[in-house]
Amino acid sequence: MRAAFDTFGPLLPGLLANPAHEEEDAAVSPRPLRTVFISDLHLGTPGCQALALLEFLKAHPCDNLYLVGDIVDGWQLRRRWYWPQAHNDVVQKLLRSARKGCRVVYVPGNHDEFARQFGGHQFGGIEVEQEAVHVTADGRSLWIIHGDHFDGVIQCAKWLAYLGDNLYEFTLKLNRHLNSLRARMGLPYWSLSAYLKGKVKTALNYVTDFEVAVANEARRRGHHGVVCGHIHRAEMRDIDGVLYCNDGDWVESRSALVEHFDGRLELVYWQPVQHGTAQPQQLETV
Ligand SMILES: [Mn+2]
Repeated sequence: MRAAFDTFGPLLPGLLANPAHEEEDAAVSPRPLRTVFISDLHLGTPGCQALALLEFLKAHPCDNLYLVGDIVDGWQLRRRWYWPQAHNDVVQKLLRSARKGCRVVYVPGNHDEFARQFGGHQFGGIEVEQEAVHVTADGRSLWIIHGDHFDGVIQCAKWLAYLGDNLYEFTLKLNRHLNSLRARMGLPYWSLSAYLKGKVKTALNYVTDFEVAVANEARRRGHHGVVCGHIHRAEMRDIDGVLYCNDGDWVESRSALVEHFDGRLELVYWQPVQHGTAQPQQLETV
């Protein structure tokens, strides 16, 4: 609790101040969405694209808003305090959405793990959960997690890959002996090392490992799909019958996952335009 206050305490004056953009919001009436999923905002770091995010949030009113972790970067804030007005505006926009009837669910990540201890509680109408389940309008069950817990699994896979690499050196020698033996027996050349090299390369592919590990766990838990963040790589695709969705981030890609009222899911990349009216670029739909 104490650590949480140390992180949140300095934010309180800003959180309690008068919201600056209340009237602006009322003036905008864009097409609403059933659900918006965003993650990896990294508020409290210079990399956070808070102004673009504010534009995006104003242009996408919704019934459900999932904050899929790494919303506030507690790690960076502890090292160096960085909290400009735009970051305050984002927090206030989120609180205001909750106040106006949007269901806001906050699933903390590793950079805001201080919030995990508040699982099951609310603050300012925002529900904090370690993980969540969202049922789409067309009845699909989506498991919502940040995704950092899968680092362990992937670290383990990396160790296996490392061992595999040493093993590969060994198999090069083995391969020579094996093939001289095969030649003496009149058998054609067969590359054991090439075969294993392919395996090791696959093991080193972090992104793919992450995606597959998350999708597998979602399947094991009986969900139709999973929504996560963490690796800052927006993606939506089927992995062996499970819909893997990664809503990306607001440091580089400015991406979000949205659900329309018919349950259709869409990955959007926010492209701020000079003239003040920004349009999301549609990428793909599942
Ligand atoms: Mn993360």
